[in-house]
Amino acid sequence: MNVDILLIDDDPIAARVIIGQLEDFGRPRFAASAAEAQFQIDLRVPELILLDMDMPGTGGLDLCRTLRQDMRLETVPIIFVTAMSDEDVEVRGLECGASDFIAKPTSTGLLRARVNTHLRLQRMTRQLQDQAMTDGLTGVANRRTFEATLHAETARALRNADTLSLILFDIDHFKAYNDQYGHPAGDECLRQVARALSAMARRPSDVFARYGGEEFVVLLPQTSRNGAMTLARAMLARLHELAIPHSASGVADHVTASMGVTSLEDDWRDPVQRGGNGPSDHAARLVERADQALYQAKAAGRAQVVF
Ligand code: GH3
Ligand code: MG
Ligand code: MG
Ligand code: MG
Repeated sequence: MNVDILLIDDDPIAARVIIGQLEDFGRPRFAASAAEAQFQIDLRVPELILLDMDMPGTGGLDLCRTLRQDMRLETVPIIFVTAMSDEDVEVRGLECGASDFIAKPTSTGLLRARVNTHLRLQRMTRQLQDQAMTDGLTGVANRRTFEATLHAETARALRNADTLSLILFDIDHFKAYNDQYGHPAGDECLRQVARALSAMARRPSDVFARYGGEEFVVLLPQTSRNGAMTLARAMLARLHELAIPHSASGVADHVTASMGVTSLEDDWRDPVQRGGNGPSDHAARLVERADQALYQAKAAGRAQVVF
């Protein structure tokens, strides 16, 4: 098993002992000071940190507090390894955000067992975080992730006088599809549509999310309305290619969708902006306008893009 452990200890002899005890996990990285630790973390975020308490300069407690403010280390366990075996010290360590405390000299069995426990907890935490951000049926981002990213990206776009666009789309006649082909087939249809169309939002900053039911939303940072329109039309074309049969329902040949597109640019042009002008107001108006455009696409006969 190869685990990326960072051992921070000013005493190379003590460190060598611990490195030997951890050989089952592969070779830990070693930092002899707070500065070296920062360097190693910037190089690559470790899976687990073992931290000595008593070090010259920035001591373990202060370093632990600093590391706990680093978002990248949010789920990384920090375990104090120290000869200071005083209850108060232990309490302070835990208060600084440490996950655990191991006494020096370390027992090989205990050290490995604790490391294993924290790695397991960390994996579970990450799995839960992933699940909390993902739609269970389709595997794309869920609405919560969309809302959070929309807010952050709108704020960023406003700061940088940049643009940002949204595509909101809804599958046409999906009730009839379910009624005709059954709910499991409906689920499979949603998966297929999500898989095919999410692959088309290619930039790392794009977010393709399930907004609810048979409705999806695509957040496109640094994308003009024209860019978003082009993508929306390409998505409709892709749906046409997928040709998911719908004819048994009698309302359509294939599964289609209606799309509403909107962009932050439209907000700047709008001389009478209702409400405030904070990022939340802009974000709310974006969704509202995309929804109105989607409604118009439905009213105009479905299977089309409206902005
Ligand atoms: P429109 O073209 O106006 O959008 O008509 P529609 O039938 O698609 O719209 P409506 O809102 O009447 O129906 C949406 C349907 O989507 C009803 C609901 O059962 C179905 N649906 C929502 N979520 C799921 C899901 O997770 N799985 C399946 N199979 N169906 C779903
Ligand atoms: Mg020390
Ligand atoms: Mg709907
Ligand atoms: Mg629908």
